[in-house]
Amino acid sequence: MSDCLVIIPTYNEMGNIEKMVRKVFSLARPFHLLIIDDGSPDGTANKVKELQQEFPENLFLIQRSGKLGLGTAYIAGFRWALQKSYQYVFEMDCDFSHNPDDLLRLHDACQSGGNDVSVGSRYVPGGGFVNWPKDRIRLSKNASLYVNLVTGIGIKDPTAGFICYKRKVLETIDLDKIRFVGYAFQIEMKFAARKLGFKIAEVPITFTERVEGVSKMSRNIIKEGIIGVLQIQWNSFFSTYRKK
Ligand SMILES: Nc1nc2c(ncn2[C@@H]2O[C@H](COP(=O)(O)OP(=O)(O)O)[C@@H](O)[C@H]2O)c(=O)[nH]1
Ligand SMILES: [Mg+2]
Repeated sequence: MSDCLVIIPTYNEMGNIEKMVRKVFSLARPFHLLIIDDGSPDGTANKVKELQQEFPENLFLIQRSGKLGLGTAYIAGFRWALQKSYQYVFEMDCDFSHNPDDLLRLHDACQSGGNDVSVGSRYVPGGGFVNWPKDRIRLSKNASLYVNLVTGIGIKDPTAGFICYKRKVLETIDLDKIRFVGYAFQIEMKFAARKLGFKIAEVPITFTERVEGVSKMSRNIIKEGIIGVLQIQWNSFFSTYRKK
């Protein structure tokens, strides 16, 4: 049994999924894995079902009919986790841009570091990139500046998608209020945690450009991010993220 659940959203990750599953289950600490697959045409979900034969106790799958966005995938995963007794819930990409070994440091920052949320950060000392294209680095750095300017959130890497949440954070946030699907989702979750007074730590990580598969990054995700940040700040004047 494990009190730690790693949620991985997948869309066309056939080139990464088996290696990722085996890597997570090889770590020094036991983790459970929940894959949220959006009907990947490349058969990612079938590969997970195959692997579930080998890992029946700790590998889980939610299949959704079509590509519904990373944000709604995580919200579905958080709801699933809260129906069970997991104490730590993680977000991680499937393409090894996030190094699964760093799950242990994110966990420590919450379990023994006294934080409620730990963020795998590229923008604190010791954080960085390997092989990530210059235009993505520029976009990501500008996004961080813009988010901090508009919201004053005080997090160096607000679009980061490698996160550990203590259960109480997900129990307190009204998940119905989190409506964005792309980067804005990552910003809004951290914004909500900050607004609700939770302790957030940034843990330095190295983000490595994916080798297998292609990025699902799109203009729509950027547009949603730019407008979304303004909406998040504006809404915060009138409503709370605290679940009633
Ligand atoms: N379920 C689901 N997963 C998605 C969707 N879009 C992206 N992902 C997954 O989210 C993770 C991050 O996406 P990626 O394309 O690597 O984004 P990038 O690193 O910003 O270029 C990967 O594991 C993707 O397979 C989606 O619409 N639905
Ligand atoms: Mg990626």
